[in-house]
Amino acid sequence: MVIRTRLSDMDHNCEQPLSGQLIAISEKFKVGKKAVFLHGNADPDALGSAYAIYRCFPEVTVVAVGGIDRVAKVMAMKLDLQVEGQVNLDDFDYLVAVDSSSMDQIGIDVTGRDIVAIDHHSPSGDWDRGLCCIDEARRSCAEIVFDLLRLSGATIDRNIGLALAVGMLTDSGHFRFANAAMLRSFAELMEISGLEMDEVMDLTDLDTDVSERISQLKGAQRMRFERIGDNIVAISLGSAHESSVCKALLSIGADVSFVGSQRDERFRISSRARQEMVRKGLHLGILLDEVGGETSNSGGGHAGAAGLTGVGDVEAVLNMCMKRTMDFFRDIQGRRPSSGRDP
Ligand SMILES: [Mn+2]
Repeated sequence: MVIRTRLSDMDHNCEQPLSGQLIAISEKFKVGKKAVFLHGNADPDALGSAYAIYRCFPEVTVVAVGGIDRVAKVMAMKLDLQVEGQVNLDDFDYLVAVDSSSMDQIGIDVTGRDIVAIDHHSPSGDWDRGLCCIDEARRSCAEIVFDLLRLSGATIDRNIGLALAVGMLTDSGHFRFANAAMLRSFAELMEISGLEMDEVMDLTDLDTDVSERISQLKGAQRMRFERIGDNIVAISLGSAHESSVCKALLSIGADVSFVGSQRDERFRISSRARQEMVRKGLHLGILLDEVGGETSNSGGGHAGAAGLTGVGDVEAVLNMCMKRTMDFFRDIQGRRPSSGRDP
């Protein structure tokens, strides 16, 4: 196979074989001053990809015109990476966009400039005239950058491994939406960089700030639960972050959770259910709408996440929610084949 590395006269490079594109990008990155752009409110996949490029190639500046998100900020601090908010484009020989499908996403107009793009979203056409590697089959940009580093023979140390691994983990919803190719890349990355799984997890678990964590702990402290068969419903009181407390209660074992807060006459309730409960027929939006109807308040939402606000005693309303959920548990118990009845 002939790999074309002279790119200035190539249109629609994206249609070239992807490994050829990566070899060409690897060659190009070895020289010249470059600015690597992240999308607005950049996530760990964008930041991790840019960090790996910054560490493995010379003269790289990382730029996020539209800022970076909470986890990415923690990553940048841990990795000691300086991220610029603005740069003068004329200071660079060429530009790079990672994890971004358009100029709109990186927040600058690069029309007529030499730009290299590495991405895994569906292409917008903005990068068509430059050198690019766009692979929609990948779950994360970090996987493509990992391939790029291997092709270029770069040494992948622990920090580079961490940056790319966090990108893969978060973009796949902690592997919920991973595919076999990503898991293979992730395993190889761990092996090559000497990374441990808990290091990656620790970095992404920082997603909640201290006030939210205190709300979750207080919610757990004040929690009451009931069990019917194998199913558990939990209720609790709080004053902030109700939906986050609901999620925390699910993560410590509840199947369905309701968390309420009282402010003078008014109350607010959030609820969450495990997906398994939804599959069995629970609809929290309908449940809270019915409770709302009974108490002259208004509730509603999705099957697995819903809310209710209004006037009244929050504890009384929480008890109603609990009772209705227990009725639902009894109902699905009755439907079990083991009970001798038809499902
Ligand atoms: Mn991504």
